[in-house]
Amino acid sequence: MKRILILILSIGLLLSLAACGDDGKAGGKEKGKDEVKIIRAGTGANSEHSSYKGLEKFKEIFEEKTDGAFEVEIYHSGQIGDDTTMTEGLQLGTQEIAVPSVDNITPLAPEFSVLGFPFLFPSKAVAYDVLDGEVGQGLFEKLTDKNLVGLAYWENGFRNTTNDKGPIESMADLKGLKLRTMQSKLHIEVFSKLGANPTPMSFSELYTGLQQGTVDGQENPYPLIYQQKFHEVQKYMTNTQHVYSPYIFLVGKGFYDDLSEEQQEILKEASIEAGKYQREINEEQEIESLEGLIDEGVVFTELSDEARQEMIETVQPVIDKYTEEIGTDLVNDVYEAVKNSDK
Ligand code: TK8
Repeated sequence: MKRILILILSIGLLLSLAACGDDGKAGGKEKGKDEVKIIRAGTGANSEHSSYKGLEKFKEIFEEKTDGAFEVEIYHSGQIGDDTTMTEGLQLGTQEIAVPSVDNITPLAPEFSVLGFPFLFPSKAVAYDVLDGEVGQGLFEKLTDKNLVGLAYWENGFRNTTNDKGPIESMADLKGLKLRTMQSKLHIEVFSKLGANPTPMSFSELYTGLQQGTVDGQENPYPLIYQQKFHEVQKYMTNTQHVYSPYIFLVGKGFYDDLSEEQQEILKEASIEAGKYQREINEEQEIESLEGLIDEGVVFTELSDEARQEMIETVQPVIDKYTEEIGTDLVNDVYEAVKNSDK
């Protein structure tokens, strides 16, 4: 078993060295090329997105603070896999870092579903408070036996719904809509409850799925809708803001355990610092993207308070069911932290 693991790891290392040869970025460093450890970091979003910019910031900080011992290679648009595949890569040791949406790791670590409960966070400020506080950080422990280490929460953002059938003004308009969801059992049940016909699909396949009508609609934060040009194939958009999606800065445990304590600290700090930057960029991108989408002709509907209230009440039984499944104590802690946040 150990031998196989070593074999897999060495293949991974060889592959990353080979990949590095492409752009030769490891050259020019004071240390010899073979002494520089290559780390591969990926996001499913494209290179315009805040998650990619955040990884660039992370690279800058981490490489500098570790004095040239590492080179971070950044991949976007699911080049080295979608959220699910990248997370598997971290577990196997063929990839070191990924920033998947928390909801997409819930098949592996179901406790994280609580962060994707609909209408949980009333604002970003409260989300930051809870995620960066005791409860959010405590959830990272659930990853250890999955061979993963969670270091920080970044931001994907509040999600909004697009489709090409008609404006969504209330739940009635979701009826029968073929809606793509993330790989989250909870989200599938939430959208079924709301009357839609949900289908999980990889983010990388989504544009084509929308274009070919495999699905009628999808939900994502404004920057991803705009940057992925979903509005080319989706006429209508509603600010449903039904859930806040955090990204998680995730690393493989094997990689993490091989670092010195000092390097582990630098890694954690760099992930947090880059995350602050990423959240700021994301905030700007949300404003620009909404403007861009409207300018480019999306039919934009604002969800009324009554319509949102109807959705909140409708999904409550699903929340209750998952509370039982995940564990009442954990879920209560999260709700308490939301309530007690002074943000
Ligand atoms: C890729 C995914 C994406 C997520 C999704 O970055 O799958 O819809 O919102 O951001 O993590």
